[in-house]
Amino acid sequence: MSKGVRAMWMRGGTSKGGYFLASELPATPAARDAFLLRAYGSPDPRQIDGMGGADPLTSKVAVVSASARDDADVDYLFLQVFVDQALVSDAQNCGNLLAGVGPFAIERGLVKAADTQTEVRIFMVNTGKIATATVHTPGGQVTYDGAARIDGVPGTAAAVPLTFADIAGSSCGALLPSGNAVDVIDGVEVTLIDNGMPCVVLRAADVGVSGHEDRATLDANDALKARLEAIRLQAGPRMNLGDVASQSVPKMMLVAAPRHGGAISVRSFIPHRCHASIGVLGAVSVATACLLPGSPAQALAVVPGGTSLQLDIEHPSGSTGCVLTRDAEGQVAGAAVLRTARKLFDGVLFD
Ligand code: NQM
Repeated sequence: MSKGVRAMWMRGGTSKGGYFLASELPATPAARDAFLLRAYGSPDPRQIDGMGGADPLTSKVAVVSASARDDADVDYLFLQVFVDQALVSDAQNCGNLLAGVGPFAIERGLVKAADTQTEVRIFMVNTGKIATATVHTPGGQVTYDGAARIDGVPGTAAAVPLTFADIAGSSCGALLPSGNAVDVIDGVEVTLIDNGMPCVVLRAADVGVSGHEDRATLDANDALKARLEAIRLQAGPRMNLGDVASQSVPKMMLVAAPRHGGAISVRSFIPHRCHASIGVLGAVSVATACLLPGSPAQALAVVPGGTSLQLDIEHPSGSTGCVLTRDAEGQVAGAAVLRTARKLFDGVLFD
């Protein structure tokens, strides 16, 4: 056992994990990852010997440091600690944990809080893109209490609006890495898209489900999961991600017509288990797919007009509202999503 590492545990959006200052973690990636595997209790489906919550959504890490960039206040590296594999991956970003980065940076003194609210510009190391979080700081102190509600989290909390500019192709090099709005893999029409998160968007009906099932039903469907994984492994190279067998991207987004007044309904596999709701950047990528003429998502979606569009993405726990802005050519140029965060614990984590 080490002397321990200072950590803050937070709920960020609909995920949960440890927030660390980069300077306080072991210096090399190998030593850092070994520490995290021990501290989170991986590999073990129950993560009984560690802090991970036996779910990919609660086995997450935010590594934060002051930024040397002119256009950012802090750098945020997201790490996924796999639950049942001895693997820590930086191959994806996480827009949910992102919601806690601004409050954490202020609490640790990396960013000075203004009165009322503080904008924190966050360089997302995994994708090389910038997000801006607005944090409630009445009297120069972070406040987590508030009236904002997000589906997938009980109760209310202070709003943490997140805005993203220019996130297309953040991991794949292009919004549509294959150059097409529609490709066919294993006989299924798919959209290979990355507007902040690499996603394969396909009609749920094309893989034999309605797309309105609950998480447990889909997680129990082994034939569906095998079919999705076969498509995913072929999508990886086409999305410039290479062999994705041991990566958590691309995400598999099964879309269906909306049923609750939203733009579209989604069940996402991230990638081997069904998400309890939907990832932030995953939602932004699906919302963007809804605007692509001829794509599987567009055929099912109910999309408003205009240059600033609110698309509510329905998921197993409710819906996630995405606001997309379009430029003069009609291309998606920016996105915003409302999140909340909560500080749960601040202390020392031992491995
Ligand atoms: O897409 C889960 C989550 C995520 C990622 C996942 C996320 C995002 O809900 O931005 O937030 O897709 O692995 O935290």
